Amino acid sequence: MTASKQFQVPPEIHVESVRAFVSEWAEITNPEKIELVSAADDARLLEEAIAAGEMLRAGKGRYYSRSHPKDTARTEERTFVATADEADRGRYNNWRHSSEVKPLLTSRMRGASAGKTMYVVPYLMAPPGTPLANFALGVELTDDRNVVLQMIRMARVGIEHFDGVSDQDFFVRGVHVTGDLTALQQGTDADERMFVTVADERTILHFGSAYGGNALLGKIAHGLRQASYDGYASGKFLAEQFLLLGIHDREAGVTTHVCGGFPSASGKTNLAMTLPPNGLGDRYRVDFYGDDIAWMWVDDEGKLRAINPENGAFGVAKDTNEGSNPTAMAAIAEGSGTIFTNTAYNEVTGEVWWEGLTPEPPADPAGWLDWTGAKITDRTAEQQNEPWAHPNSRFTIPLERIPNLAEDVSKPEGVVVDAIIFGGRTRDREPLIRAIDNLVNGVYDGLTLGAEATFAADGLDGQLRYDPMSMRPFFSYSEGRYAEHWLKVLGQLKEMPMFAHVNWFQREPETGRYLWPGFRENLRALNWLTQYRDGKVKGRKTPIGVLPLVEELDFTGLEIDAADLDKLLRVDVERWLQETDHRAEHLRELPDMPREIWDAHEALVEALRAE
Ligand code: GTP
Ligand code: SPV
Ligand code: MN
Repeated sequence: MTASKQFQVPPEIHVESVRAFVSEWAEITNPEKIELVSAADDARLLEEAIAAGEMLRAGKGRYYSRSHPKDTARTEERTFVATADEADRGRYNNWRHSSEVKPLLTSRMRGASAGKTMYVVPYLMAPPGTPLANFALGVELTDDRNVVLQMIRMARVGIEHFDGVSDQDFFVRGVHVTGDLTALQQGTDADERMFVTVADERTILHFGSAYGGNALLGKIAHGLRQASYDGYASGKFLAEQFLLLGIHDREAGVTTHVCGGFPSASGKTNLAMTLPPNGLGDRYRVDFYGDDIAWMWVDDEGKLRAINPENGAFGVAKDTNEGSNPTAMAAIAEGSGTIFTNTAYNEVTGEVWWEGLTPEPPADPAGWLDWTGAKITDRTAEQQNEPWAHPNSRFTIPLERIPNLAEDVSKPEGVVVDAIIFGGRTRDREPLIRAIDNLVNGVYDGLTLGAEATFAADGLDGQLRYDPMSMRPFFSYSEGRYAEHWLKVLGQLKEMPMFAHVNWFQREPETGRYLWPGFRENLRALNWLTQYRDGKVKGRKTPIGVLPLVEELDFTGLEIDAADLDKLLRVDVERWLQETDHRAEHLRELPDMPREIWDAHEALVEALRAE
């Protein structure tokens, strides 16, 4: 190998440790050339991607790409966290010893970028200048141009981000190699894909996919898995799959900041983009800070602060429309630079479509291709009912396109968190909202969060499973020590945020109809929480927390069926007792669970029995 000639590390890479990292991996993956990229390269890379047929135009200033049909979501069974210490093994993190998996990745990646470009993507997963900025620095090496284009939208990309930090060696080293997607035997026993975060070495090695959560290493692998580990190892912060929003009350002149965990595809993006409901728009405004990840720490005054480390949004397309999410519709409009992935696409007009954009698919199927690229007009009778778009089709947009983006979204000191909410997709039992006013009960509630499985991860739709703190796919160390870390960090607070559990997804058992209209109406429940926190309403104390009285909820501009409302605010003690049995089983499976969490659980069981 003529290493020195072939692997010319671009001279613009002025950071010595980055040069060493690039050349080490170029020797292994054997690309044809190496290219440093920054956000300023976006337009050129788009043109190149279009010329190469990797990307199609979707109207003016919008783009479309189709994934390999076997590469449409994260794959949790093929995702691992590796360290040198078995004590990091958790129930969900698929722990492996780093000495076992690193050689496996190196051998899969060896020579696997032959003929391709290795893009060097330096990035910062934080607003510049935050106290956590040093944990936010990373470099992703990738051999996929589409991944670069998405990273430019999702993170702050450019080598200049290295200049602002104190320790230029302390960056996350990410290597993404796509591999031959037609030959990886996805889903079989011989599946070659592997997505590994070597957390104690701050190294991410992902092989065998070009899908968002698998390939945009800044987002899930660094922003959640690595950062969660770093937060614990340093004792300094929490990194969670949380949205972050502000509710501005014009009458009172205050903004309440809410963050919260909802499992994948359970409504974080939608809530962060909410417009106030009918009748409340003059008084309230929702400010978008983040829709997927929050990093939180305790400031010098003992307040909990949060930032969104991301610079863009990777949203679920399904059911996004002018009624459900007008904010997203404006964000993805013509000229926005949006990249659509795996929606349906019209090869003549450049339009995109997905289930739920309109009640019916476009009436004239001419020119329309489904997400696999097959012509709709070629469909057989039995194919007629298959979706046009993949259920996990997505749009990628920079934050600056989001109309309700908070003005202070990038301020380095973040915002003070007033409330932490948890919410899953739960058909029954879980009321619309219940306030929880102490730390241990709040953490216990987060740890027992449950949801129905989603399309974002390969798996069964509709099946109920626990998803502690909405971090199940992203844990990097033992769940019990994670709980301890939460109690320790928040235990330092002089001002505790209010906790709450919400559920927008209760259904009528017979018909499956949602009992709660959801979407923008959700603000009514959050406003009640603010009022409860401020002592303006008292609610009703129950074993599972404080529930609103009907008359405490503001229904200005909304007609809601009294019987539905009754169901939405009911505590079904029998069902809850059943649930506590499942919870006990669930908690027993999580290693090292602190005694306080068990105490909270037992107190709940007692209180329910006493009803
Ligand atoms: P990830 O990006 O996978 O982490 O998902 P997310 O939590 O951001 O979920 P998102 O907001 O994209 O919503 C997922 C799906 O839930 C979309 O199809 C939404 O239309 C739907 N959804 C969101 N909010 C509501 C709601 O209040 N009620 C109902 N019925 N559906 C909702
Ligand atoms: C999620 O699945 O929770 C996401 C998108 O936010 S991705 O991880 O890319 O699938
Ligand atoms: Mn997510």
